[in-house]
Amino acid sequence: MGTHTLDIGERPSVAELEELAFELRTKLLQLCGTYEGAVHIGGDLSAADIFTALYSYGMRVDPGDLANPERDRFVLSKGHAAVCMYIAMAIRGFFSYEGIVETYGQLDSAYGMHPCKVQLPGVECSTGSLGHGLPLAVGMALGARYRGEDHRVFCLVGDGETGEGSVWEAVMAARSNGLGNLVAVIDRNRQLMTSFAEERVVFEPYPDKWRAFGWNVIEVDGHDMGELVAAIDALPDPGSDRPTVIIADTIKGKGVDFMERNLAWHAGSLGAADLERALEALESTRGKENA
Ligand SMILES: Cc1ncc(C[n+]2csc(CCOP(=O)(O)OP(=O)(O)O)c2C)c(N)n1
Repeated sequence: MGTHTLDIGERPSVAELEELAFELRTKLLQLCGTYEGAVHIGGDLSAADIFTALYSYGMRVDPGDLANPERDRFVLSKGHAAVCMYIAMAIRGFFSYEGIVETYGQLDSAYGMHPCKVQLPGVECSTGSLGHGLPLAVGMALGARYRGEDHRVFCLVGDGETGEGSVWEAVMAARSNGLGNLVAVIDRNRQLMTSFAEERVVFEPYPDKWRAFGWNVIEVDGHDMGELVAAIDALPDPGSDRPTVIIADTIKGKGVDFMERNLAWHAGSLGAADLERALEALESTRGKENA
């Protein structure tokens, strides 16, 4: 096993990361206010702090050196949150936000509603069909082991998505293959597309299910940047033999009061008036991240 050599320089403080998450939410809303089609805004806002913690703090990836074999890999299993990933990547310096806004969702755009690895450098996996990302991440983590690479593979999964059987095959395979280099992050917003999660599927006792499969389980408030950073700092060595799941307790629509826990906002678009209302609601949360 080699050493983790990719230097990403000094990382932002928790307060700076909170500002970056605010910027991410603002840009998401602005795009949702100008794009004519629907944006998966609810599950974007629930994952905005997670994306910020991963792209601007946790993942060792250099936007100027995308082919470096030691870079951490990221798989967006809940592929419908692609636009949130694009903006988090833009904030990290992969490309410009203006470029996303210019073509988002158009035919042949690099910035599709779901991510496409052949269209956009920096995207490691094409996803969107739920239940596929974690199995792909298991294969990537296993491949890293075979090649003697020391990086991690991170995979963001929706909690509703874990109703797919393929997720649990991957969970079992990861433990069976001793993939300590694999980190799943669950956006545990307790909502599906048109219903609350527990109304349709019995997920509880959720963390215990992951423990039963032999995973290292870290539970955090997914909107508390300090807790997200601490979870990343506490990750076991990639050479260890237990995969980790960070179960991030989140709120769908987080940051915009009229979207929070509102089933009407799984996906939608904001007109000019609603954009202003949403930005005002977001502004009123500023500096109260841990309230
Ligand atoms: C295999 C598959 N079935 C259905 C869909 C349509 N779909 C898109 S998002 C979604 C809800 C997913 O819920 P969850 O994973 O909890 O995501 P979040 O609530 O965080 O957006 C569904 C059913 C899909 N993308 N793939």
